[in-house]
This record gives sequence, structure tokens and C-alpha cells, in this order.
Amino acid sequence: MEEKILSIQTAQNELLEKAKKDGVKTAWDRKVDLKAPCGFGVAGVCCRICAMGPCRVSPVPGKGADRGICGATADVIVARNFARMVAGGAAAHSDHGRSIVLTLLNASKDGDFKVKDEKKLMKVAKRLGVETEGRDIYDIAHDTAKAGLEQFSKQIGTLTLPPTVPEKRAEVWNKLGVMPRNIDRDIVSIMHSTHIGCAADAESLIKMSMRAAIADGWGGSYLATEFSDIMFETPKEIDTEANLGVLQGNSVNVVLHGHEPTLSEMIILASEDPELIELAKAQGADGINLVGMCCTANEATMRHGLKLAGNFLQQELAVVTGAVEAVVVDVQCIMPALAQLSKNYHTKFITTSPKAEITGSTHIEFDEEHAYESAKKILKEAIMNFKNRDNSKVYIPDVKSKAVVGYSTESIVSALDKVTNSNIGVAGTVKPLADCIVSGVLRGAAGVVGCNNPKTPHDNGHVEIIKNLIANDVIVVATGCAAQAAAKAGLLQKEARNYAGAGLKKVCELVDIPPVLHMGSCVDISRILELVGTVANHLGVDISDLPVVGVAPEWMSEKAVSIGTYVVSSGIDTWLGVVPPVTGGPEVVDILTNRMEDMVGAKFFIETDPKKASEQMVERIEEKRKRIGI
Ligand code: XCC
Ligand code: SF4
Repeated sequence: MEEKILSIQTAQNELLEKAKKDGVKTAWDRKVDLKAPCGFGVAGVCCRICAMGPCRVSPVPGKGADRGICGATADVIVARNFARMVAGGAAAHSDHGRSIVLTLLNASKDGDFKVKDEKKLMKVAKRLGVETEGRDIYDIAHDTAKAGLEQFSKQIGTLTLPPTVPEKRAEVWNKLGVMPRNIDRDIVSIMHSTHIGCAADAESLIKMSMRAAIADGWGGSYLATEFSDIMFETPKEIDTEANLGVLQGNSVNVVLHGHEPTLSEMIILASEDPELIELAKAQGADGINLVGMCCTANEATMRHGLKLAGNFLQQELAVVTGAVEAVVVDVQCIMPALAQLSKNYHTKFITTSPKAEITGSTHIEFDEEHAYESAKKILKEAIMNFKNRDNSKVYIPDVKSKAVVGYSTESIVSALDKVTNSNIGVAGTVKPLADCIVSGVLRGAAGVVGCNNPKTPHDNGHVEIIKNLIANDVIVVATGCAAQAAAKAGLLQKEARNYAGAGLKKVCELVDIPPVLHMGSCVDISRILELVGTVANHLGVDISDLPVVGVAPEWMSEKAVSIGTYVVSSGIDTWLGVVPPVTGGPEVVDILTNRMEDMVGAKFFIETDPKKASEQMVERIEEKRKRIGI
């Protein structure tokens, strides 16, 4: 029963015990306090879009009120709520993308933010139609940023799709009427159409959701990744460690939590400043120990090997160790609970973004114009807090795993080059990967992504599904909190190939990679899109023809709903391990889990049992292989 096993992580369970002793509450306690969730909300049939309501229609067709005051049916209410979740998720990813693009617009040779990856800049400049011949690198960068910003706001034409979108896929979207116009507009369209008295047709609302989600995946998130790589470098294979045991007994422990790499990059740089290291030592600490939480951790580990303290459901437990001088956050997935919780320990909870001020926190705004100084100021707060640590309250679980991370598409291709010998002869392509899939050495590939959710035992779905897939010769790519679950379970080590089936094991040995590749943060699912798009283009097929699946075993955020929707819209079947709030709308359920297949060649599967979900995924991969005759 879910109440018994809260987490498969022993570090987590030890700290939950400590929390109890310390008399503090965590997400799991609050879940119990809240009792059973509202049945109308669970089914998605509660509408509070206008003040004639709120209206709760019956979650079971044929029983009780079947329409809201305005006459909206259960399906309309469910579809509107779903669309608004997609809009929320797409907005979060894409506004993150916008911030990164704006940072490049202000980057300069002598500034804190620079162009570090010229090769990537050239690639992105070319794809966005920016002239590069004989021009100053920063002129190119600024024009590329302007071209990136255009994707958010252009009023004429459609989103500039990356060349990794197969032509056949673009045709599917055009035919269906879901080709995005621009990123902001397709989000605004949802807010307009879901206003009282506007769209009242489930299929049309789901199509709008698809359009905004595609603009997220192939637009806002894609740009976030590309522009982050330009400024902070495209990730390469690098070693790291994961789990709460990465906190250190006698160091100034700083947890970097949130999403955008701009803040964490500067703090990493500042943590090497001799002045600050001296200051830490003067306080009696051995040094400064930076660790990461959620997607900030993923961004920074991909580029610097930053140690991963944990994923979403570990943020509170990090504070409960009593060994954290500061939790420094920017945006997204930050539990407001940290404000109260940190007051029970000596931890400073530092918010830095005007987009995410939190009552009870210490707010130190991150000033991008003086980014380095700003980062130093934040770190100083943490260092000066070391003396307030109460050692009698400290407990750091002795649990951590080694992991290899940093698998951008570029680093996967360069790993594949190891097997691209003379008889194949095309270095720098995905040919070896495509060959392995076509020959059946690898049966297929799966993206395991998404959050934690106290509705399911922490990390259990991620780990069980990954293990089952790799045992069946399905190579796994992971991002977000799923990737961290894999890291903690030791699945990102090269030795983890021993869990893999014979085919995948052989490939891992030849290419010298783990069976599970960490591809980054959640906006970096764009890297997964880029990889599958490149393989599809290489084989001259559509993405929906590939034996590729996606799964979010423990999802919880609106961002995950947008992700699921763009992954399915891109032609990849997607499993959800937590039931989305749509069950009260039979037509919506039918569209998502059935009719979408006719529209885009893929659909959602909802399965809360990780074992069953993995069996279905493997089955579906084999079906796909048969269908395309491989
Ligand atoms: Fe957040 Fe990105 Fe979910 Fe983790 S996986 S809980 S969204 S940190 Ni994106
Ligand atoms: Fe009720 Fe319709 Fe208003 Fe929603 S939009 S609250 S269903 S009257």
C-alpha cells in the first residue's frame, strides 16, 4: 500500500523518521492531513472559470447534474481544464526559454555571460536564418537571440521548426491544423478559447493543446536548450554522484534548486572565488559544497558534474538533514513549504527571481547585469550562516551512487563514433544507433521522464520501469527527476549494463556508455526530440514509425502534461503512471487514449502499475517493429 512504502530510497526513509522526531511536516504528512482528494477534482469536472459557478458536474455520466450553469458538458469542462494545464506547462518551459534567449541578447565579451560554444551558436544561427559569414561572434549571437525572440512573437507565418522535425511530421501537423504560429500566441489562444462562452468542443480544445504543446517542445524548450548550450557549453560525458549523501559534514552546503541555468552557472563560478573559499574557512568550514536539486541540478551536472542531492520529493528532506546552510532557488517545482520548514533548522531559504517570490523566504534578487557579484552575495549569506548550524540536529545519510551524465545528442553521436569504423565510414552521425535498432540488437528506445508524486512510492515507478526496459534491450534516455531516480539507483553507471539484455549490453560495451543516458533537465527533452528526429530523418521515416516510447511514471506538474502532449503529438506513444484529471470526460479520454492515434500516429496510455506499464511498452515496441517490417 502506498501509505506504507513512501520511498524506495533508504536515505529518504531515514530522513522521514528524523522529520518525525524533529516534529516537522513534509509533503507526505500534508497529503495525509488533506485526506482523500475531492472526487470532482480527480475526474476533472470542477469548473471555476466564471463566477456563475463554481460548477461541479457529475463525474459519472448519467448520474446527477450533467451540465454547468452555462451548459458546459463534462467533456467541455474536462477539455478546458486539460488545455489550461498544457498552457501552464508550456508557459513555464517557454518563459524559461525566453529568459535564456534574453541572456544571450545581453551577453558580451567582457560581461559575465559569454558565448562559450561557438559551434553551437553557428548551428543555431544558421537554422534561424542569421548571417554568419565573416561577422563578429557577438553580432551573430545578438542577431541569433533576436531571431530566437521572434519565435515567441511573430505575427505572420508559423514557428520556425528545427530541421530535426521530419517533413512527414510537419505535414501531419499542417493537415490537422496544429502547426504552431508562435510560442506565446498558442498559449494565449488557449486562455482565450477556454474563457467562459468560447470553445465548447473537446476535440478542438485538445487540438489547441497539441498546438501549444508542440510550440513548447519544438519551440520554447528547444530554444532553452540551444541557447543554454551556446552560453554554458553543450554537455559532454562527465562523472557525478547522486543522493543526499553528497552533503558534507563540515562544509558550507548550498542546495541549488529550480530550473534555469543562469543562476547556477554564476554560483558555480563564484564558489571557486578564493575570497569566498577563504571566508568559508574563516567560519570553520572545510570549504563550499554546492549540490543540486530538481532540474537546476540536471542542467549543472550535465555541464559541470555538479552533485545531485536529489529530485523533487527530496527538497524538504535535504533541509531535514540539518546540514544545509542555504537552499537557493529560482523558478518552478519549489515547494512553498521550504519557507516554514527551513525556520525549524538554521537553513536560509533564498529566493532570487521576481517570478517566484515566496512568503517567509529571504529574497535576494539575482541581478543578471551584475550576475557574478550577485552570485557572490548569495553565497556569502550561506557562508555566514555556517556558524548557526546546530550539530546535534545534523544527520546526513551515508547514501550516494556514482553516475555518468552529460549525454547531449552531440555527445551521444561522438560516443557512437567509436563503432563507426572504416566499414561504415560516416563519423558524426546516428547511423550506428539506427543500425542497431533496425537489426534488432536494440529492440527500441524509451524516454523516461518527469517528476515525483506522493501518490506513488517515491522513485519506484522510475526505477522499476527502467530496469524492465533495459532488461528487454530497450535503451533508455532520461531527463528531469526520472534521471535523478536512475542516478540514485546506480543505473547511470557503465556497470549497470549488467542489468541489460544481451543486445543492449553489447552495445553499451562497444560504445562505452551506460544503458540509461542522462540527457538533462526537462526542457532538455528537446534533446530527445532532436535525437529521435535525427534518427527518423536518417532512415527517411516519420517519428511515429520508430520503435520508440515515452513514459512519465510519477508525473505531477502542468509542465509534464505539456510534455506528454507534445511527445504524443510528435508521434511517440506515451505512458502516464499517475491518472490525469480527465476521467470525468469520456470523449476526452477517448481522444487522448484512442483517437489521437489516427490524428498523429501515437496516443496516451494510462497505467499506474509500473510492471504492467513496462510490459505494455515492450509489447508496443515489438508491434511497431512488425508494422514497419524490421
Ligand atoms: Fe519539476 Fe524539472 Fe517534474 Fe522534476 S521533473 S518535479 S517538473 S523538476 Ni521536470
Ligand atoms: Fe459553470 Fe460554465 Fe462558469 Fe464553468 S464557465 S463555472 S461550467 S457557468
